Amino acid sequence: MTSRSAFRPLARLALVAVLGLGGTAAACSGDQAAPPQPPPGVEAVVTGTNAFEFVPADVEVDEGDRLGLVCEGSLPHNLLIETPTEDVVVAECGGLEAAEGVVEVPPGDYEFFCNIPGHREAGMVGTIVVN
Ligand SMILES: [Cu+2]
Repeated sequence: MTSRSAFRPLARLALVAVLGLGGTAAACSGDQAAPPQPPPGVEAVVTGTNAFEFVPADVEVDEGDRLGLVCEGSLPHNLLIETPTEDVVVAECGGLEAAEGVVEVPPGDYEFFCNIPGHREAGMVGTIVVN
């Protein structure tokens, strides 16, 4: 039974890491972390929320436009466009981060979603019109 004793130091390390992060965040910004800002110069921005929603859920862009993705809460999200042949990754961001990507699908109407397990099922879907 060496597995039990082997896990204890790891658990302690994880606890220290969590406490350390909390302390850093509190020291940097007071009560709450500053919300992430969308990348500059993007043609459209979609925000992924901690409530498993995309805001807005309906987006219209031109092919080749840059689309920003903001993860406004602590959860990471990504944005994929579902085409008949494949799911095209546009952007992915960690919690309290923002990212951007180029919309590289042919003009048409598509569904987009977050492919992190459970997120699409929880409601992280939207529609995107590419002109
Ligand atoms: Cu997500």
